[in-house]
Amino acid sequence: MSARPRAFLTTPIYYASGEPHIGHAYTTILTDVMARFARQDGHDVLFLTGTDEHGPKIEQEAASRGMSPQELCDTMAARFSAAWTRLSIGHDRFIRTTEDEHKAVVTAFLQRLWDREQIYSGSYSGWYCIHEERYWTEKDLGPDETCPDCGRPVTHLEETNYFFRMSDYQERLVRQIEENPDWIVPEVRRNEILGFLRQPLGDLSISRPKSRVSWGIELPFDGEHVAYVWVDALINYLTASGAIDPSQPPDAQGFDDVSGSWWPADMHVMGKDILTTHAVYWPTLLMAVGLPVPRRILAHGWWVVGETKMSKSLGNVVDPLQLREEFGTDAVRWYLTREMPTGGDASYTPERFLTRYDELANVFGNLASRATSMIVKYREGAVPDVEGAGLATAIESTLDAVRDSLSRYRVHEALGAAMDLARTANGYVEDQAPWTVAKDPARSEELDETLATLARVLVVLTALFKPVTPEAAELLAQRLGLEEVPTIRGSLEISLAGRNVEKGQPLFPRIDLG
Ligand code: ME8
Repeated sequence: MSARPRAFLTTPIYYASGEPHIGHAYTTILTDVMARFARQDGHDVLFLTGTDEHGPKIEQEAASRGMSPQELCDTMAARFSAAWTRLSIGHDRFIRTTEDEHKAVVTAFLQRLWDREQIYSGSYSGWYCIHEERYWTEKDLGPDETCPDCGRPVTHLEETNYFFRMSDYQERLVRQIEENPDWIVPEVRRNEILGFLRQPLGDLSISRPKSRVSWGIELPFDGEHVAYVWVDALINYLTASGAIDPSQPPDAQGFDDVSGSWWPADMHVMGKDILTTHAVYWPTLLMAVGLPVPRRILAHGWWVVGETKMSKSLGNVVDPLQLREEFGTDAVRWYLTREMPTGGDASYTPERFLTRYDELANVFGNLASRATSMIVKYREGAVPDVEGAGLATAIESTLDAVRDSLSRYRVHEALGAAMDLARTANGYVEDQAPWTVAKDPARSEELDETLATLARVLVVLTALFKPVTPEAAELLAQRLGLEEVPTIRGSLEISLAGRNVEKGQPLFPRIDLG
């Protein structure tokens, strides 16, 4: 018996210090679309998201709200989880780094590094940005000792830290990137990391003295220190994979054999702001404990407003839930994933949102509504029992285009190809002019063929749109008399002949802009 292909996809785990915004929504929807495409293509999928709950940033935010860190994390984890439900995110696991299971895996991981002599104690002197949770050297800093990424003041630190011998893995990492051209996508990001690795790679501080930061996971070999939040956070992917069983003795915890688990991840998805942690810290840490590295790392661009990155501190954040209130979940999902070229940046504007909404309503929505109405009007809802091969070539080339775009991680193009099929089908309706044909009883077979073709194309469109607009796809499948949206391959085999089709309210209602 052959096992179904598997896909383990991850989003970053978002800091539990702020509200979910459109940037978080983008990454999560993008990954959800890819996860749903994989399911539509017959894969078993593990789709992981969650919240990052340790470190000084959380500690400070909780203090400023007069809450304990755990209370803040409980509140925010619930907020992220509710946002994802409302945006139709179909994750299989929502991980929180304060979970006992995760803490135990981090502890086992750090102990393994320690046992393999990958860690030493040293003194750290330099600058730290709490907001970005990262170190900077003097030469990196912006004017007046500020963080070059977010512009906030940095803190000077001089303390004893434990260091991971990351520098020992520089050559191996460069080889990994050079031998696997698709390991980091898109290429511009791969080149950025290769450029970064042209400088000597330093060792990585992986701990904080408890005297300064107490909200973290204690080091198993020194109870006076907690793990650096990034090390703690990256390990979430491993925890959720089920590869490590910390309750076992060290040699039986799974570090030497990950078979039977979801590790390695098939794809980590994140914004370009946190590519270095995923493409440098994480793989070298994995190499050091003897685990395989993830199969792919996809770094997307930023949603910007004008020239500036959208961020809470800049006060220019668009609230995805607000947009959803107005236009519906599918519209937000469609706009975000269709508008941004996967990997590049995109600028949020209300005008572009409306243009994309219009496409959904007037191309896909319009096709669905006119095709079902005509089947109801001319054939009392019964799909004619004829081949309906009118758009066979267009369907075939669309499926090729979708497959090709997805294999190159160009999700926006795959979605564009699906929409083009709906556009082509609308053109076909115009060309066939069924309203004229219907007047002539002698042309009844021709009308049958046109209506059956439209029914067939709608079935394929339910399969292609399900990853991005699941609500509309399910509604349409129902109207076509299907029990569920078929897989992409399945959609080619389904015959609607004789089934009863219903027309209904538009899939995407007209928006009153007044
Ligand atoms: O960095 N445009 O969490 P975070 C596009 N906890 N994407 C954006 C965005 C924007 N303007 N703003 C945020 C952390 N994002 C760590 C991650 S993972 C082991 C730990 C998205 O809450 C994008 O995916 O700051 C970015 O990488 C992520 O949110 C940062 O989320």
